Amino acid sequence: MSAPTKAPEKAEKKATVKRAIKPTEQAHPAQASQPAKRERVFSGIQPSNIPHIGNYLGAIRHWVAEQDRYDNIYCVVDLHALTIPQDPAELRQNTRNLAALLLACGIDPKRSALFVQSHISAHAELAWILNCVTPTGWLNRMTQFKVKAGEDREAASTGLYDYPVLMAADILLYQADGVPVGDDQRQHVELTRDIANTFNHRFGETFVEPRALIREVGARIMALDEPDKKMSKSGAEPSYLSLLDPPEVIRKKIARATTDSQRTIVFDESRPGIYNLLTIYQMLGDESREQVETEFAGKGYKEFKAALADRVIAALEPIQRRYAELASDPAQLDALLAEGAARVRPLAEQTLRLAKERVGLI
Ligand code: AQP
Repeated sequence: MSAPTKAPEKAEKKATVKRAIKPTEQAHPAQASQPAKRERVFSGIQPSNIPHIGNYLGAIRHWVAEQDRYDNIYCVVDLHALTIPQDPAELRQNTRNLAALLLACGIDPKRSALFVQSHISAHAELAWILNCVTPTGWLNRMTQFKVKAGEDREAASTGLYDYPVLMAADILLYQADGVPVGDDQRQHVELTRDIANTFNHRFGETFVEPRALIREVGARIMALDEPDKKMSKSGAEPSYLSLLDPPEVIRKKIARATTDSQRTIVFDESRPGIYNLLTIYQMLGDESREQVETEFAGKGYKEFKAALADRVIAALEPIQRRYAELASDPAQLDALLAEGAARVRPLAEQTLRLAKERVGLI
């Protein structure tokens, strides 16, 4: 969405708003001994299924790589997952599995607070207050709702419609400066800025206006079978590469991935299938486009797809190994998630208190 209320330049200026709550006032133990200047990042991921290579390349990998740069807060957003029907037992399992997988990918609980959204009730409470300052016209423009609700919009849950306001609450509660996400979340982060800006204007400076941190490469990995659509956890099985897919499944999915009838293996955006596969290959190898194109000059799709499968399997093998260890100890996982929530709860509660006070709740 282009910002509903103001020009982007103006939005950028407002991003310099000082923290309503200074970082040093609510530093969690991991920050306490560090200089107070670090920017804070918040991001979440839904336990709607096992994450895919798009979630990894567009978001998780950057969260892991930048842990020393930021004050990091990462959240398994289970309340968001409820916006579409979930089997309760599966949701419970997916929530723990996702936490284990984030740790297996390299989220380090010493450097990042990792917790489950529903363990901090301030998320839902602040969402209600923000609902009351968010015009429905803004939500009507959200493309993700249109895509996820599909044809029968009347049947979609109110939660799915209101998802972006809950996401705004997630981010604003922690006074986050940045929100590292994939490209599909850009519109929601812009909406978050607009909500923060509106609230701050109406009630006085309360929230930091966050900016989206989106990479140029890999921010929108496309479905393997329909490369004009985003790869999605809730898509059909052959459309995504799950981080837990075994090697033979990875080989099969990549071998069947849609390409085209041309022969060259080059980064050509007008050929979405091969462009997408090359992007995955390039990102997992940290090479330049030129290097990748040279490697496959004169070679065919079969050879390229075999090399891509080898690279994906090699990248996922250590993650899958660590995941198996972590997932086998749910009690330890639960303890770790409880600790993550305990670390950030004071900050969430402080922000919620301030927002309640500002709007006149006694
Ligand atoms: N295809 C993608 N390419 C790059 N980044 C992506 N992300 C999602 N899909 C891609 C980023 O992954 C993070 C976590 O996503 P999410 O769990 O919050 O849900 P989502 O954005 O709705 O992703 P999915 O995979 O499509 O999940 P479902 O199907 O459950 O809705 C976010 O930073 C997102 O941008």
